[in-house]
Amino acid sequence: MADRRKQHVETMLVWLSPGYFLLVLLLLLSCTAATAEAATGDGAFSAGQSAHSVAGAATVARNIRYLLYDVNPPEGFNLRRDVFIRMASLTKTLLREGGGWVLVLPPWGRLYHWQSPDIHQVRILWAEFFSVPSLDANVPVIEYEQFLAESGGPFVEQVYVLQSYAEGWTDGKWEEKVDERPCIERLMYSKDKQGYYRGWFWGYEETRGLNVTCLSVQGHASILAPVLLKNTTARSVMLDRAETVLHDHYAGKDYWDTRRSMVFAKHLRVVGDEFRARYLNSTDEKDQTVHGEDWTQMRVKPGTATGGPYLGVHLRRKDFIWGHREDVPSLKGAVKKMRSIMKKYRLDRVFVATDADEEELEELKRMLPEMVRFEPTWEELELFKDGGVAIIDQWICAHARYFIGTSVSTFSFRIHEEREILGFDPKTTYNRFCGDSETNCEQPTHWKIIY
Ligand SMILES: Nc1nc2c(ncn2[C@@H]2O[C@H](COP(=O)(O)OP(=O)(O)OP(=O)(O)O)[C@@H](O)[C@H]2O)c(=O)[nH]1
Ligand SMILES: *[C@@H]1O[C@H](CO)[C@@H](O)[C@H](O)[C@H]1NC(C)=O
Ligand SMILES: *[C@@H]1O[C@H](CO)[C@@H](O)[C@H](O)[C@H]1NC(C)=O
Ligand SMILES: *[C@@H]1O[C@H](CO)[C@@H](O)[C@H](O)[C@H]1NC(C)=O
Repeated sequence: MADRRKQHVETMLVWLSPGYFLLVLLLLLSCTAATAEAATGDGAFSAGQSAHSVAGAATVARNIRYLLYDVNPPEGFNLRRDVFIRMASLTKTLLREGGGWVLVLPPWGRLYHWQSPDIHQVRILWAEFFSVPSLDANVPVIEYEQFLAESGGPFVEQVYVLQSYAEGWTDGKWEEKVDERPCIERLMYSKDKQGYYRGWFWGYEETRGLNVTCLSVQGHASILAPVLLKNTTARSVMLDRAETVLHDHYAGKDYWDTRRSMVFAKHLRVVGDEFRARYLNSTDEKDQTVHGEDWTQMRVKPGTATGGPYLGVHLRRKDFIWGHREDVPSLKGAVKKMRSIMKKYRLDRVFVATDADEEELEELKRMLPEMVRFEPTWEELELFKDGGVAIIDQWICAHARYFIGTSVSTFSFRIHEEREILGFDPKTTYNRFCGDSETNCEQPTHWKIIY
């Protein structure tokens, strides 16, 4: 058994880069040394581990390189969705310019806003929230678990921590650039006894980095392509703090292709649809929102969708009101606005998605008793998690006859996009609440889909 393993490892070596060579050599030594242990199945590099290496050999032969990434911990779910679009765009550039790249989907977890107690919210795979085959139809993606299985184990060969330039913009002039630089902030990775870098790695404690360096970068995502193609031969490259780079082309065709591919997971859509039918008298047939599963075939003329007979509302509270922002309304102001829209569009139902605390919710219910909300049972919450519940809220808002959201909330922005994809008249979508004493209440920008 040990011999067979050795043979596999040796075949692999032919394809490996120098850094990885060392690692595999170590692996080989451990394997040989741990043969007896492996037989019992609990050695450090046990049988399971080497099965991964074997699967990896085929991958290595196909010359696949893996792009991984992570985002600044405090960022929320909806900004992370936006960062995915930037990384997908970079992956497309890499594919155009240099061989087989796969984007590894960063597991979800430990998000600041996901505060439901007693449920396990870490190492969540993308399939829990999105249709992975739909994502894959836009750019090759795999889940992290798949990466572990096919890349040879929990190792990331090169981690680049993205940061801005210590000196800021020089001469006040914007210029796109990227340079290897000393780390500005305290590095969130530390070396272990074996010389591997340990870090958060999406909650996968066993994952190790072989090399961590900082890159100062200023510019759009694809500015990193030459670095990944020419400055490193690592097979797995992780970009940490990926939000540092900008969109290649915000709201361009590539942006929309990726955005359209981010189809919510079917089980969440189904729950949202059942809720619409039961409480809001809303079905796709009646609302003109019947669509197939394949997003690449979907192209709807704006204004075609009518939506269900209800007003959809996203009322962002919590940190949005703690700062006493002048563009966020009081509850009273919000209710007044909702009533006026309901009257104007002759809607007698209102669906409210909100992160308001219990106290505010009580107040809201007092002022707006007819309000409908999606309130998961504990079992549903455990099943869908905070991220899934947020998606169900967004899905229901996306199907309303008229929608109004909260100023500069990425949660609201994602609903705008969803409605744009479904083919709503922009007048029914790009609306936001105004602050009670806001004088110049600019409404959200309409971003048209480029097909
Ligand atoms: N279920 C639900 N959750 C919400 C709602 N509004 C906010 N949240 C929660 O609060 C989080 C914060 O909003 P996000 O938009 O994801 O975070 P962000 O990227 O910082 O975006 P904004 O702060 O809204 O600009 C969401 O991810 C949800 O977990 C809501 O209407 N319904
Ligand atoms: C990449 O390599 C080129 C050529 O050797 C070098 O000029 C450049 O500084 C390198 N860039 C980074 C980010 O390391
Ligand atoms: C780590 O990566 C950087 C950037 O690619 C490189 O300059 C450096 O030599 C690497 N260090 C080791 C020990 O491989
Ligand atoms: C549901 O909507 C239909 C029109 O689409 C209407 O005829 C029917 O009365 C509505 N039902 C309820 C319970 O409001």
